[in-house]
Amino acid sequence: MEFSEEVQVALEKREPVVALESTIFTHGLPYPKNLEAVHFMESAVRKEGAVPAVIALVEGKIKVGISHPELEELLRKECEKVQVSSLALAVKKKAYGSTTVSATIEIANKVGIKVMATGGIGGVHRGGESTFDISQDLTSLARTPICVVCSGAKAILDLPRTLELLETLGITVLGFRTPTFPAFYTSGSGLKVPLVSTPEDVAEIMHINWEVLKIEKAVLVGNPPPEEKELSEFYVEELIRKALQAAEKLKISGKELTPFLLSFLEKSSGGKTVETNIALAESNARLGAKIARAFLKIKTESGKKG
Ligand code: PSU
Ligand code: MN
Repeated sequence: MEFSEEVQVALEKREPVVALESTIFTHGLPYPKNLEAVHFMESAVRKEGAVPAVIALVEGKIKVGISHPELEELLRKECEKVQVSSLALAVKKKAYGSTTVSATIEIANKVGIKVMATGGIGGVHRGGESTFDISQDLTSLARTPICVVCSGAKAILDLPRTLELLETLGITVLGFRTPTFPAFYTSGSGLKVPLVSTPEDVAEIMHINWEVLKIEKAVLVGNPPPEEKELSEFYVEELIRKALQAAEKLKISGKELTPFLLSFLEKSSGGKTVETNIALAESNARLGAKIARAFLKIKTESGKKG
């Protein structure tokens, strides 16, 4: 593992750090829009007084806070999408790779980073009840005490089943200023979740979960996409239907499925889904930084008391 100087110093000084997963950039967004997304997310974290740490693999080395030249290389050339199950393999064969939510949170947690931001987590794919295609993001969330800020699970998924499984796995799911689980491109899925109003509330729940109750599981915060970038549900559903049909026809499955569907949506919407994806990712990075700061404050105060 290798830390950027900035991340290393921040961790040593106990300053707030927000991890950013890299698969959203390499496999979720087209070049050069993905470069823009990196810039927006990192700037949003910095503006809120925290340090961003994009996690990715360079020649098999896990970089916590990858440098821009290295990241640009990853974005330009094809690299591997590395989930937690393929992490050891990727290290062994000295691969270049981006880490998904699952690999990113397990790495971040090991190095003491308590917040990660992304666009939308993976979950139960539509038809998952027969294909069993369920993202490793869920199982990693179930064993990793970290806060993940997202706009729900990606809309291409089966959201009711994803939420059911999150519940089964004992993951705390919260709606940030919303009573329903966000549906990625749209704000409301109609699926009820407990509402929280401030980053401080989230931080307190993290603290109680991990430090008081010793529950080693993620706290998942659903933050709706910015209103002005929201897409209409009807519009998105129609595009998703076509994307799923195309994937079935081309027999695309496994870890290629999510990138295929996202890229299909980008093309069929004339880039609109990408605009929304970048805007919500930026907003999640901003909220992630606020939560990281609030959590450190609670830790410092409870440390003084103890
Ligand atoms: N969020 C986005 N775009 C993405 C992803 C998340 O806005 O591309 C990535 C994340 O890395 C997530 C992965 O972990 O998609 C899920 O892939 P799968 O369904 O194959 O587990
Ligand atoms: Mn899958």
